[in-house]
Amino acid sequence: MDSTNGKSYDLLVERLTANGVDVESVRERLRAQHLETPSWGYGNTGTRFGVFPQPGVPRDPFEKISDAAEVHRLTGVCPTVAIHIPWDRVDDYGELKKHAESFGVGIGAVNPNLFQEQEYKLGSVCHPDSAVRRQAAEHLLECVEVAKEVGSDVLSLWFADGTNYAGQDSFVERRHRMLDCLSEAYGTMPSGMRMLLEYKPYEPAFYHTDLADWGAALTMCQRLGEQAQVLVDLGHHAKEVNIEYVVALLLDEGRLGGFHFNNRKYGDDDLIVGSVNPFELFLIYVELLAAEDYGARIDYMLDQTHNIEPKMEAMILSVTNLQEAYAKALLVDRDKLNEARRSGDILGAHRLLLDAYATDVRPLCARTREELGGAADPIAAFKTSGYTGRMAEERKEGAQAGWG
Ligand code: RM4
Ligand code: MN
Ligand code: MN
Repeated sequence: MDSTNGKSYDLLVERLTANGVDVESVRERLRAQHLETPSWGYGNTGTRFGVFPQPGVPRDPFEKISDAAEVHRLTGVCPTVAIHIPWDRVDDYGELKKHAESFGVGIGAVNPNLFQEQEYKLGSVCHPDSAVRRQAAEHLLECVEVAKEVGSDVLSLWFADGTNYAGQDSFVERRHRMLDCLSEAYGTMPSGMRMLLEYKPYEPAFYHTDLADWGAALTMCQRLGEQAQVLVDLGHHAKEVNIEYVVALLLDEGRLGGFHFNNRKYGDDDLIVGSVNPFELFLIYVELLAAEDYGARIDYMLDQTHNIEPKMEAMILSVTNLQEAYAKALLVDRDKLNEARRSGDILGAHRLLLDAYATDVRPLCARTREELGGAADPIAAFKTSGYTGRMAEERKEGAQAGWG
C-alpha cells in the first residue's frame, strides 16, 4: 500500500494544485475533523426479530470505551465517545472518565434513555400522567449531572414519545408537557452545556411523534433558549426529504448542533454511513462546510448499529467514508461555484460538484490518518492486529453488553 499510496498521493496533489486547490489547507482541515463514535455501536444489537452476538464484544461501558479508543488509534479522528444512560450507567463516572483518558479518548454526548422502562408506554416527557413526567425529568437532571462528571458539555435527547391512534392524546398538550420538562432540565445546565434535540418521523410511535421533524425540533429549541439546538440523524426523515436543504436552513438559523451519521435504504436502518447514498452524504458536507466558515460548533456523531457485519471494522469503514465525503466537499471550488451561480450557469455549477465528488481522495485521507498516528489502511491494520481474537479471549467470561 505504502509505495503505491505515495505515488497516487503525489499525483493527486499535483492534479489538485494545478486546479488551484490549496492542498495545505485541505490537509489541515482533514486533520482537524472530529467524529464521535457511539458506545452502543460496540455492544450487541439486532432487530426486533433477533440479535446476533459477535465474538469479543464488550461487557461493560469501560470495554466499550476501549473499543472506541482502538478506532481512534487507527483513524486518528475519533477522540470522543457518546454514552447512553442507563446502558452505560456506572457507580463512578469519574472513573469512567479517567479510563477514557488513559486510553486517549474523552466522553462526548450524554444520551438519556427515556424509552425502555414500562412507565414510558404512553411517553416520557409528554406522558399524560405527571408522575411519569416527573420520573422522566429526574432522569434528565441525572444526565446533566453525569455530563458534568464525565466532562461532557452535550446532552443529546431523543424521545420515543408519540401516539399510535388518532384521538389518543392532544398534540398541543403533549407539546406543552415536553416544553415544561425540558425547560426544567435546561435550567440546570451550566452555561457551556448544550441540549441537542433529535427528531424522528415515526417509530416506535406509528400515528404521530412528538418531535417528528426539524420544524418541531427547531421551534422547541427556540422556546428553550440559545443553548438548545437541533440534531439531524440521517435516518430520521421521510424518504424524499432533501436533507442537505434541512441542514442549510438549520445552519442559517444558527441551530444546527449535532449530527447522527448513518445510512438508510428504507426506514431508520442505522447502516454504515455512505454505504447507500454517498452522493447525498457529500452534498450534506458541502452545506456543513459553511458552518466552519462562521465557526459554528457542530458535534459530528455516528449513530449506527452493526447487526450482522463485524462491529469494529464497520465503525472504521464509517469513519473512512466520512473522511472521504468531507475531503471531497473541501475540493469544491467555491469561487467558481459562486460565479456559476451568479451567471445562471446551471450545469456549470452542478458539474463543479460532480468534479469534486468524482475525485479519488483516498490517498489524501490515508496520508491524513498516518499523520495523525493512525493507519493508512486502518481496516487492514485492524485485521492484522488480532484485536478481535484477543478480545474474544479476554472477554469470554460474563455477559456481553447489548440493548437493555
Ligand atoms: C433512535 C435515535 C437515537 C438513538 C436511539 C437508540 O432511533 O436514533 O439517537 O439513541 O435510536
Ligand atoms: Mn440517532
Ligand atoms: Mn435512529
